[in-house]
Amino acid sequence: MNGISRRHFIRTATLGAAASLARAEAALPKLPPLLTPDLDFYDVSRGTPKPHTLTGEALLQARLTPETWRCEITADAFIEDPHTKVPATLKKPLTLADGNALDLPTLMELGKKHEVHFLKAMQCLNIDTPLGQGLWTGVPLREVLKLCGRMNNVRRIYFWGYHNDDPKQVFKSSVSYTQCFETAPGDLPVFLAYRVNGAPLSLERGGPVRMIVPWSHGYKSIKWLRHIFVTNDARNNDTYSSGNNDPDSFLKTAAYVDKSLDGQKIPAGQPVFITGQVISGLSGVKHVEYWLRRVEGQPQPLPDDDPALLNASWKPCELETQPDWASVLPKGVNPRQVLAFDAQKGTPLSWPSRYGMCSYHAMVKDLKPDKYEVRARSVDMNGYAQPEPRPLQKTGKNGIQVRRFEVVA
Ligand SMILES: Nc1nc2c(c(=O)[nH]1)N[C@H]1C(S)=C(S)[C@@H](COP(=O)(O)O)O[C@H]1N2
Ligand SMILES: [Mo]
Repeated sequence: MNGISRRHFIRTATLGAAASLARAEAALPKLPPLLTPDLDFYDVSRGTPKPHTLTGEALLQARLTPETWRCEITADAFIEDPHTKVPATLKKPLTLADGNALDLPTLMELGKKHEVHFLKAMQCLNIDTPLGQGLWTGVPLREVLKLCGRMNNVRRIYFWGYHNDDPKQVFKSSVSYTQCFETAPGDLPVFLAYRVNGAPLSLERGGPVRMIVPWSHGYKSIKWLRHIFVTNDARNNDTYSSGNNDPDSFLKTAAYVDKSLDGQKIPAGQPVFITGQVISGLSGVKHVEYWLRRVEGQPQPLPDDDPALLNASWKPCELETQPDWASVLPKGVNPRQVLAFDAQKGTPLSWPSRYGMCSYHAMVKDLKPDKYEVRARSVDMNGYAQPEPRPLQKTGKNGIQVRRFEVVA
């Protein structure tokens, strides 16, 4: 293609895209913002009272203000044959008693050299709706642990947050030593986050400091962080492991369908919009597809492996187009520096970005007056359709969702 015709081609292509975009935008329902405002996240917090409802003196006592925040780092002295034969040790534990517990200025100082940014969807292993997506900023856990000098016989690293000084309310999670210290090229470190979307974390989001485990469901991302604990006990004893959950589950690739379509009566002749959000889990997203059918009589639930569903005629949905990242990301965050973004182009290496999410939509026209149900599912990079290849829901809620509506004359 010579210069002139190439320019012409690009120009017409752009105009065409802009025109069709304008048409779609006229009718497409408003999609949620890519960055969920801090206080708009769906909140999943244990504790009575919930730590983020503390005020005044109680808040200071809990060390949940920027000035009072402290995090202790200690080693597990306990041994239990045959699981542990020698205890874990840290050359220099950081404790309140010794007056050297980690404070916010020290963490921010580490940030000057080691700061990372990551766009992560927060999703509970036990809830079938994404909680929100943030651009999280902080310091890798390994850099923080280096403050403690040499460590020996450490196989797991636990962390927990403020929990009303009541051992029964503790919420703790862990990663293995290797997951903490070593990050493969293109992979993601565990980090202590002190900002979300460019601003200090709110108390509700787990501020002043929260752990972020990029690849995991929300239960690993401990809020109101106050203790890091290294141990030689390799068994996973996360709080979530007691709930029959897989305590090392990765985020699942899954499409979630907006609930707003449920129960709607849509006038015939108007297009029907199917919208929702898709999370890019461990196996990535190839595409999202929907299946719409007329409902005869009383609608019945359909198991995820029902032949009617497996053999249905699924149709493609469209993923939301990528934004201009420089204008969407918080001021001071260069898209080229965001983990899982291309360091030259400043755009995500995949779309939606790894362990992130975006909206999808489909438009259906000319439906005759009747009752309908619609389902959507993701197909991952290995070609598995949701909820495969990991259909056990205690490893993450990725069941196929259904919404029911009516088209009326
Ligand atoms: N300290 C503490 N951290 C916590 C929790 C908690 O109850 N206490 N809940 C966890 C769970 S189960 C989830 S899903 C996420 C929810 O994060 P969000 O409230 O910011 O959406 O926080 C995690 N971190
Ligand atoms: Mo959760």
